[in-house]
Amino acid sequence: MSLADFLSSLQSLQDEASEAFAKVSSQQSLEDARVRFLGAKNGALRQIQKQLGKLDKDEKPQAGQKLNEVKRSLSAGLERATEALADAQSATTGPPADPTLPGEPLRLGHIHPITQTMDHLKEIMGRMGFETAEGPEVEDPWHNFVALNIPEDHPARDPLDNFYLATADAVAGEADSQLMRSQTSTVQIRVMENRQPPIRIVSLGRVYRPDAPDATHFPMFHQMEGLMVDRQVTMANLKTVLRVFANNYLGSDVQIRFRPSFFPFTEPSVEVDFLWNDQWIEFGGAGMVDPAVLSAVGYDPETVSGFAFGLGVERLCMRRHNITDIRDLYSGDMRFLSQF
Ligand code: FA5
Repeated sequence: MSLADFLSSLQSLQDEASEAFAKVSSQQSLEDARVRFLGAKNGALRQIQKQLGKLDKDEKPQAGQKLNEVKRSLSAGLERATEALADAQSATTGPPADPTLPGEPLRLGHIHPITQTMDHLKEIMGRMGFETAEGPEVEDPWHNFVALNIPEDHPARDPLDNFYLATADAVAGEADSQLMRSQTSTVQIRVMENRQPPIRIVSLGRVYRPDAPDATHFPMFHQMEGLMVDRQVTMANLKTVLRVFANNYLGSDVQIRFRPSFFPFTEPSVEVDFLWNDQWIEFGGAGMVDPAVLSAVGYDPETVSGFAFGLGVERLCMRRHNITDIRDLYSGDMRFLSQF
């Protein structure tokens, strides 16, 4: 190889390399260019350097000088390409993350206040020996009315007062129609149909009524049903259980009263009220299970007696947490819900 060839191959290497470094657009292309031109073993510069020994002795100083010059130029080109790539990357991804900065707080969801209330109520009643029972939300008229002593012509069965389902050929209100249950008292029947006394259960869940929403009413709400059937269960047992429950859930200073009332499935019946901001607010109904109901499920009313109650879960939750409008519970407004 002549000196002229040696110098010209160095020159074309330098041109080629500076073009390649200018085109670098990724870590991979940067690394490829480095290996191709400056690789210690097989890089292009290294290949030319190997030819140095073949030149005449007096040609070597000039050749060596050019070799060093090109080497420096290539190294500088690589450095510039590395910096340019880092600049381009930080322009798109922003400055590198600072691991010493405090983390972003995670926003965790949590349990809806009504579900929290129901868990709490189950826990209080559980301590008094009441186990939890479940029933379906879609019911038949037998469980929602007939077995509860609510006869065919009773206004409570009116299609305008219930959510009947539009099923194929059933007429709303007739025996084969279905409805969204309007009370959890349905579960009393389902439990008694399947078990023998002694019974001590609570059942909590959704009920549905076409009530116009206002501060204390909503078309879908929750009730806690209670049922105790055994030998010699009396009204005194009912009043004690409800008082102990109210004292546990609402505080020992809560005032409650029992007001004579009427339900087809209890006799005698009472309405249960508590005092809230100097006003008596109704939070449920209760009474001694009517003998006709005990007979409907095959019990002997001469040997067993029972009490039942049905309380509005929303009203209990509202009283405890000082919520003044039931609609807040179902608005989905996170500013409200996140307080619980
Ligand atoms: C009943 O539903 C009876 N099943 C209760 C019962 C059970 C009596 C066992 C005797 C024996 P009532 O319709 O009064 O009763 O409803 C009970 C409670 O549900 C009310 O006191 C109230 O707290 C609540 N409630 C009724 N309608 C609504 C509504 N639209 N929105 C929110 N809560 C309601």
